[in-house]
Amino acid sequence: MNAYAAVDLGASSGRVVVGRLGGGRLDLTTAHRFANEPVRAGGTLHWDVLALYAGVLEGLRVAGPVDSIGIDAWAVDYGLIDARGALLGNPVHYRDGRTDGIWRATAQRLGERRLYATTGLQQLPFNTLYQLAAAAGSPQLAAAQHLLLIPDLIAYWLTGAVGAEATNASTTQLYDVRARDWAASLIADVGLPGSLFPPLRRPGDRIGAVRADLPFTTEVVAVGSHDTASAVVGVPADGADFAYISCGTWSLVGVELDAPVLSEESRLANFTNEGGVDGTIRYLRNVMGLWLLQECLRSWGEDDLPGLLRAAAAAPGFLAVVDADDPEFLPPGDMPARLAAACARTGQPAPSSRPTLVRSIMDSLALAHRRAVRAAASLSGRDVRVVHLVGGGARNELLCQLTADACGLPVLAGPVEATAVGNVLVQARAGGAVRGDLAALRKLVRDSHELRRYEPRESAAAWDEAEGRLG
Ligand code: LFR
Repeated sequence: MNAYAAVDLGASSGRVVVGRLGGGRLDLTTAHRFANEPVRAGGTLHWDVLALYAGVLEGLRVAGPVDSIGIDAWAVDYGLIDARGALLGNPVHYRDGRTDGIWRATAQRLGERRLYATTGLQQLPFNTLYQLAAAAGSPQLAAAQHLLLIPDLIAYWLTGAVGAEATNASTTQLYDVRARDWAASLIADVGLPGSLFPPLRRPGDRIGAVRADLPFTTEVVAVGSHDTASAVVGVPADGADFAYISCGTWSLVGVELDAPVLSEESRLANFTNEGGVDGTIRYLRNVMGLWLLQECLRSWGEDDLPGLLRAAAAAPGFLAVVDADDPEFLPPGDMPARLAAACARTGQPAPSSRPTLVRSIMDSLALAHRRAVRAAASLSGRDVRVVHLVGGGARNELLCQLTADACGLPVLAGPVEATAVGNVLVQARAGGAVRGDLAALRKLVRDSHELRRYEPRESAAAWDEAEGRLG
């Protein structure tokens, strides 16, 4: 049959995509797309994980017969299940503030250098380690038998099999990046039982047949269950001298390596070493991404994004730039006000119209892309000659062009659905329908997708000047 269902859960929506392979090409169709609407209850921001699961089931029904199912989602968040397999409460959203007062103290207690040497992970306040520190002493944690990351929880509901897929486990800050295993002594020092963390599975491993009480028969196969890991598989690179930007709610900006970079410079630059498919390392930085724009649209109640982007492209550039990575932009809330305050703090005029504010966000993101691409290249020693921009952001022509300008490098944009592509290809390889290493899979992506090329325009001095405004 050579048909595979990719379940891809993102921060603002979920989808079930069917990938079909034939004649050296991959064709994707979206079977079902559904909203992901977090719910604040009792002062805590939660994921509505049962609504997501209902969307997954509906999508799999619409998808029809498939050889297998692969599941990916955002990283770090988890559900706890008890000894009988019941979910202990709704998973908490990584943008909830519960780790605010806790994460730094926890990192200092465990030792920031030791944490980096063991896990290679960047410091983000929502790393699973810090979420667990915030949950310490809760009855739920005391009753928990296993911690399941979001894709592992969905796989558990579909199959009954408990496990932890390695690319996503690598984002918890409780995973040993060199041993490629749970960091047992760190877990013990945090005061957690090792048994909370299920046995690891690798992309391509069979997870199990779907439960007999589900209305379809197929099996679930492990993919790069961290959405970014699947997206990097779907980067249509030819050769090794590329950087990638997986651009959606976040921009994940980095290079693909064989071994982690654990130097002091890398730690201070807050670069992360996440596990990739086929034992690769995703050496990258989280840039705040299109979240800045999404939250503005939400505040304004605006839904004409194409119109706004056209107006932003016509607006003057470099009116004001902000540090897109400022942690103050992380939580949900009034984004236009926070952006205006950031401009005021750096002595710049706050953009006074929606198009000029959107332009300022695009300039700021392009600047953050440039910083991260340059740092990834210099910290890893990798020669970068082209930037691949994949994910929903590849549709944003203004951002692609500004990123090429800022980086001074060509940007190749697409595929938009790189995550689903990577998810499907790893399943297809596990099933024997395609063969080869990541380079072979990427050739298939190139043969199946039209890419758009953006050449850098001469503007280095303007970008240097803008960078200087951030101090
Ligand atoms: C992107 C992503 C990032 C991760 C963030 C939070 O969807 O998975 O890689 O840092 O979401 O989980």
